[in-house]
Amino acid sequence: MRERGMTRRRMLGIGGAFGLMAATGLSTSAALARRPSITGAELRSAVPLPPPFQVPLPIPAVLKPISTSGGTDRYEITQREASAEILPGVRTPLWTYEGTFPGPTIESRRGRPVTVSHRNELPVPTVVHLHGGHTPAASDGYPTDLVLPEGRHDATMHMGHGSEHGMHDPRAVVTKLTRDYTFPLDQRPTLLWYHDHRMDFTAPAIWRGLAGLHIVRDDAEDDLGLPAGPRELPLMIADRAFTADGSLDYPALDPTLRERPGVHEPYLAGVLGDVILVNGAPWPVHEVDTARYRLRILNASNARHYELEAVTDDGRRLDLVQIGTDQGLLATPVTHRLLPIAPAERYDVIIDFSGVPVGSRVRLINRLGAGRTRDVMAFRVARHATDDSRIPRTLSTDLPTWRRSDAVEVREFSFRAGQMRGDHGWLIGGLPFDPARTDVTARLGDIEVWRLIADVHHPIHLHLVGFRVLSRSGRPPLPHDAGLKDTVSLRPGEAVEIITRFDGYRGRYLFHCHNAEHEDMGMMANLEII
Ligand SMILES: [Cu+2]
Repeated sequence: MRERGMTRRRMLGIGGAFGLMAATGLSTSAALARRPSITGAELRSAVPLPPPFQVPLPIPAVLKPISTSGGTDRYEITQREASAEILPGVRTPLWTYEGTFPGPTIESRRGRPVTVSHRNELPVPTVVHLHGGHTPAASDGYPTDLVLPEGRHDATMHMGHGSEHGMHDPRAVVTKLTRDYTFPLDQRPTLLWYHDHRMDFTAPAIWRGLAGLHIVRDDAEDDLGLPAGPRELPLMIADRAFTADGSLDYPALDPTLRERPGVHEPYLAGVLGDVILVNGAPWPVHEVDTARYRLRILNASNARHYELEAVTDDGRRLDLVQIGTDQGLLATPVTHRLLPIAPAERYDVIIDFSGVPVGSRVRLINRLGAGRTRDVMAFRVARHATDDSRIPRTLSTDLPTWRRSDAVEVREFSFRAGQMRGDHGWLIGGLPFDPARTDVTARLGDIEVWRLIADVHHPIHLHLVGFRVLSRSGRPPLPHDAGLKDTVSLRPGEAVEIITRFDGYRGRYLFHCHNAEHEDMGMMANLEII
């Protein structure tokens, strides 16, 4: 066992193509021939880690609106430092929304606008992005639309690396201390998540705790009869590592996260932790009935991919029946035995515990993990219960049916390692992100096909719109590509085609890699909707 762990760690250390090239002098194509199974390097915690499946699964509190009058739900969130007992007996300082990690969950109805007033009491500027939200540009959390903290009202001081290199953004809308974000939520019901999106520092800010869930519902979905109430579980999966004093470990070049962005080698391809948290708890356990449960899974990890499998202690594998994805319900359920999930992706899955004996356990494991990172969480089947839930054969009938022939534009983008300002970077089409450069201009209402080509793993996310996956390296999409996506997982060497329609709002948006370290090291581009 020990030897196997060592081998795995060596592989992790040279996981990215850049790492491979640096370590071996191989060309990108030679590196690709190795097809790294993981992109990133793993930190090792310096505190004793708890045994798995002891800590109860926390469910993030649902935030109460401060007002529901005038047809809008109004919320207030304070971003502040707090500490939490993530590992039993250990205090961990965090950056939080409302004092908790994950932040509080916001529950919304489709088409009912929500305004969230964020107050920044952290020591750095922040930006809030609602991932998957169909949001006007002014509230979409563009990375230079900073909310400055108290006493630090010079925006250019807080642009970090970017401003030093002349990357001033004249279009930035900077506010002091607070900002109201308005979300119309005129979109398909689904699990969204909000997180920090500050220029150059998104990865460490999410790592420190700036992430929360936002669920959108509607009557049609409520009427399907899916498992609900205590049998609907949001699961935010994220890996972290801990230093000897209980703090979150992160290899930031500037631990104050104020001036110099980026991470130390060998973490340039992504930062992985050796502790798997679900809803902020390490390898938790949850008691369930002999019934169907709806698991609303988000991979909120910076760089770690998972391949989830549900197994009983006697080795039986339970089906994961996928009913939804990033942008809501599928047309019809898709049954998986293994479910891959890349950073920022969401999968809505039904698992049926009715055939599992009371008193036994079902583990959710990650087939891509090794040693402790192979475990994710467990369910203890605690009691017999009746179940009147169902999984309809038809889940939705409103998915877009864009055809290739509808596209007025076909674009191609490569996502590759390269040089940025004399340092290692991650590039789109050979270029690192520049807020002042418009990379794509698309007309409102136009349908386009994009071909995305990867060197190593890159989960690619488009703001504003959902898309459908057309093909993977010339072959049909994979079973888990079904439905309407907003993040697609490119695997090493792969070319993925997507199709979308740029609907809803004009303005400046982004597309980027959601490996958060790649994103901070250049792998973003501007998408201007005109
Ligand atoms: Cu990437």
